[in-house]
Amino acid sequence: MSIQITKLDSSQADFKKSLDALLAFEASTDEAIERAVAGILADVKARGDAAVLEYTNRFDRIPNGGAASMAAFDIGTAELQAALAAIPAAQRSALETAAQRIRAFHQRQKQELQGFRYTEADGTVLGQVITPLDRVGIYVPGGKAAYPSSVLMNAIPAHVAGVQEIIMVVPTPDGVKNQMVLAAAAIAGVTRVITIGGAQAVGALAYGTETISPVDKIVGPGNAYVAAAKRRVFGIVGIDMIAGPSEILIICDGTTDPDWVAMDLFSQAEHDELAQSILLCPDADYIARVEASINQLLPAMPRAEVIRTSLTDRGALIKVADMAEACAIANSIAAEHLEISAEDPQRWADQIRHAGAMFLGRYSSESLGDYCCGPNHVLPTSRTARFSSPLGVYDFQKRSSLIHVSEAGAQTLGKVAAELAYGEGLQAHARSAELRLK
Ligand code: HSO
Ligand code: ZN
Repeated sequence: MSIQITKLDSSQADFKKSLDALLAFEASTDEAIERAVAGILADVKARGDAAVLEYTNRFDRIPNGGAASMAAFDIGTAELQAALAAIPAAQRSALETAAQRIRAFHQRQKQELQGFRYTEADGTVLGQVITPLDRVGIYVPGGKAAYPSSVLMNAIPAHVAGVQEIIMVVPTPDGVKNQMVLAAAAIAGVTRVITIGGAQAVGALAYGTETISPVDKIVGPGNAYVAAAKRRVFGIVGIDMIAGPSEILIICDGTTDPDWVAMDLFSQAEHDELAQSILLCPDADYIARVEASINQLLPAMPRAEVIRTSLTDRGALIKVADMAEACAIANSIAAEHLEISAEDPQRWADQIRHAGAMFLGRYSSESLGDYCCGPNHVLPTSRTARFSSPLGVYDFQKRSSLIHVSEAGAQTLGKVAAELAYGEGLQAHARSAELRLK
């Protein structure tokens, strides 16, 4: 059965409307989930470990009647090292290579993020100081989206930033631990792993319990309960973002092997039925060849049904007038991942302003970026690349301003401040500045 994938043409009168309909996505907020999460968070805040223990035993179906205390969920360094030793050598080596490349990329990022300081003529010094966060919580899902690569992508930038304590939480449904996730934690510099998950883990990290000190920021993807919990604790702690389903947008000039393009579309579609894969191309014949490749390659994919649903419900093959128009449309889509599969990719990349990550040239498959090129795979989705950036070292740092006014500086600035303070009716501000005037 051939796939029913949406086909659009930018020359059609209703193209803009069709494109908007295709892109429309709003994470549904479910009242029942919101209520359940509010209850769990309140309970964890009030009862600490006892509540976390109960929810974990129940929701994760911890065997043998459940754990007796929180200590059962704490994974020591020895167990992490054992996981590292237990996974196949090829897997370990791939994780280590990926980690090393991710580290190298993020170290560059850190060099870009130095503070600054400058001295004015009267001796006043002004500046900005950069400090890593003290404690960070990393949420790792335990179910179908348990990705060791995401452990590396979340923990390594925190480690490079200089975060002292990186606490990872990962649920173990039915008590089953994912060895590759634990091995990735060992490689990435995670300081403590606790096998808890769900809203109760988010609550424990945000409020702290008898055995878990509160963190300053919680990052990492999770299901609807985790997303709702992160939204609710925001303000008490920082959060990274609420990531939507994966997206790939491919601009192709029609010179790449169509099988490659089809498989790249599959690579994001296989994540989730709600994932979105779109092709923009000026060549109608080439689009037909990609469609033929899709139909030919799909049946052999183990996740064919997820891919089929994703491509049918949210995918599209779009014929555009030319490459310049493809770039303009790509800017309006602001995709999480943008592949520019063309002869002169840099020429077109120069026209792109909105994309989470750009993959230039036909050899840069998005999947390489997901695992091991080095840049982060935690990226803005659902058009948020218009205003936000990939996860990075800067998400684990903060800035403080530095002000050291000289005696001479206090004379000139004091008069300006006093004037403004009187204007605002704030006497103490004005007097505080004036007391320093000679
Ligand atoms: N493409 C996903 C990340 C990922 N891919 C993890 C494979 N594993 C983020 O959009
Ligand atoms: Zn992926």
